[in-house]
Amino acid sequence: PPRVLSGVQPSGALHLGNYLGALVKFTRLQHEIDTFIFVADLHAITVWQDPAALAQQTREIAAAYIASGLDPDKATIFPQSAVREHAELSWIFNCVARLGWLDRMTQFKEKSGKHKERSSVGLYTYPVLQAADILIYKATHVPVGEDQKQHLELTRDIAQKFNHDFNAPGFFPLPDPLIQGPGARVMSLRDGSAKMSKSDPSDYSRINLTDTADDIAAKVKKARTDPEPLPETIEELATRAEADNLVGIFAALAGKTKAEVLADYAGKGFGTFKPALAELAVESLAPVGERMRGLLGDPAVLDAILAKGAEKAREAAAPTLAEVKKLVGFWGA
Ligand code: AQP
Repeated sequence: PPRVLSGVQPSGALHLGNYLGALVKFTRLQHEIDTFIFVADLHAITVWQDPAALAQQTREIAAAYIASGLDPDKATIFPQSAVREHAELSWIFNCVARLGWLDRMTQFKEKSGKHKERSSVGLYTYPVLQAADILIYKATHVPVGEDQKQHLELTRDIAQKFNHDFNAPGFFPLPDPLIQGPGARVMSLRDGSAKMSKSDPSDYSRINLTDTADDIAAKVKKARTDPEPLPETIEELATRAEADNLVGIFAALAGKTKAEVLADYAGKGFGTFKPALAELAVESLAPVGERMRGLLGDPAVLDAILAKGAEKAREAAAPTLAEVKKLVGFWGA
């Protein structure tokens, strides 16, 4: 049966890229398919996280999920570390995946930068844990942003090799990434060639879910652009990275295509377009930030949702791990 799985790391404030690339998609899918959405705390500690802050960061992501429309009675919402089957399957997958496959992962290269030797081993094997997150639930669909495409291909490779090596055809499904729409790749407001990201040192590069209306308006106003008015066609727009990004954000927030946005704004300058974009962004995000603050005011409610979600997730994960242990041939399995 079809099943959706995805998650976000509790490693900092969520931004518009996370919202459009991931959160809004979860909310849509929960009505159609059995949906599991976790807070990726095991992933977060691949880089240093303050132990005094991590649990609260986890609640913040859960609050962001619910504030963007995820319904805890429909979707299963849980902290990754509360379901030990993820880590256990991940070890077995470490023995299935090949070094050569991981060596090709561009996210590790980007995140480790010049300090490869000082990166954690966890940062390197991160995509293997991600494969375990997905396959422990035999998930078939994974809504993510464009940046996760390569990791999803690795998940398919691991599933295929496991099924082959342990003579279990079709045991793990080969999950499909759901990477769609103009929100799948939101770029930095300061640089149209870099993705909007939590770890960018400039807060002006991103719009955070918790930004005030004034912050949002100021960031859109300062966003880098060129001096030309907006073009008539998508092809022309594609040659102007910053303009393309702002039109893409507008389209994603308005639920339109980029062509539809151009039909309204072609020939108009950024002096007209930016205030309209700021207004739309405030209209869309302010209520999300408001609901997040409300939810965080009552941590006991969030904790109860996470505890119940973890229980449901364990019920789904445990049988898969038991079958895997049998296939691998462990004693007592
Ligand atoms: N710029 C983006 N546009 C569209 N989708 C995006 N995602 C991230 N950035 C963009 C999607 O958000 C989900 C959660 O990502 P994550 O918490 O695993 O963090 P990340 O992918 O490492 O990206 P961040 O949030 O920008 O953090 P840093 O700065 O650490 O890289 C994923 O589905 C991702 O595709």
